[in-house]
Amino acid sequence: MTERERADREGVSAVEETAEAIATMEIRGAATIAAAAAEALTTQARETDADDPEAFRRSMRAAARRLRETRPTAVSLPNALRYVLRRMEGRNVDALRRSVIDASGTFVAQLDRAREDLGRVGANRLADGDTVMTHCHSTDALACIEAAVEQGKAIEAVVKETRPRNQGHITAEQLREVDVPVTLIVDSAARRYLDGVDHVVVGADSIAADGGVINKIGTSGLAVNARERGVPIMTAAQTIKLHPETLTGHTVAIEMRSESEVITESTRESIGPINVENPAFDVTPPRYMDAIVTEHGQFPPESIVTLMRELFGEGHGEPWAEP
Ligand code: RI2
Repeated sequence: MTERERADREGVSAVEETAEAIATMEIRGAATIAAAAAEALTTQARETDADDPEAFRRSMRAAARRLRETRPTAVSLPNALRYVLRRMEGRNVDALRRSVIDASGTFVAQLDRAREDLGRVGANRLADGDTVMTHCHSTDALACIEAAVEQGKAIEAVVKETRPRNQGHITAEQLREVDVPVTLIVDSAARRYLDGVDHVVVGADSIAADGGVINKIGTSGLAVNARERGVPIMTAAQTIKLHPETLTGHTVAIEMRSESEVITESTRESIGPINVENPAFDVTPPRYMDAIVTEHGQFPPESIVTLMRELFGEGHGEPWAEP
């Protein structure tokens, strides 16, 4: 068995369940994926039977590699893994284990705080009596609406169902929990309803250095329509959604998911030979987005690069790779 194979075997057992749940989208949403990945590293740190520091490190790197490969677009996932692995330090296994558990705990607590902080910023963009339109389900976007409600503003929502997985249903349910009146529409009805909407609020899976917003498929069309109708649109995205590799010219991979999410096998057979494609995300160019709302305040998309440099510098790296 090679070093790499041994490391992979040691590493995957404790995290396999989380990795599977992320890949099948039982666990989904950029921030939720990041928290689950950090927590899986904690589980791995607690459960690994590695008995020397190098074996422990190998096992953590293997766990991170397994988690990393589950979904390619949401940068919060590698950002979470980097955050924890970079803080893994100690001369013995106990100290290493403690450092991983501490870093993971800090990371998850920061996620919650960032969501609350950005929620208050986003809420300031909404006025009493506003109707908002949502796309997909984003905890960061919901935080803005929930904070506006907490501020005493009356908010109504037009919720796009968001084919093919209908995450709009989760948004509708969570908005009802805070008593926001909801109108659910099919995606293709969005433009028709924009004239009655005051603000579009979406989340993000990744934000590129040029201010491009990578979010659930359909966001870019919605943004173009919103601009044409004169409706402001904001992206609510805490800074773990900033994609550090785009600072050095890399592009963001767009996940292609199974065609079974789009069409059943029997319907497909009855149609005849066709191609089916299912991209999960698209890119909204910065000129169609009014603001990116983060826990550090709101930014015009074109200037997000300054925050990205401040937080990540030029460095990203792959601490899960075997040295
Ligand atoms: P939060 C989701 O992706 C949506 O695209 C959503 O806008 C984004 O994650 C951000 O979610 P998917 O996992 O982090 O449903 O704001 O494919 O919860």
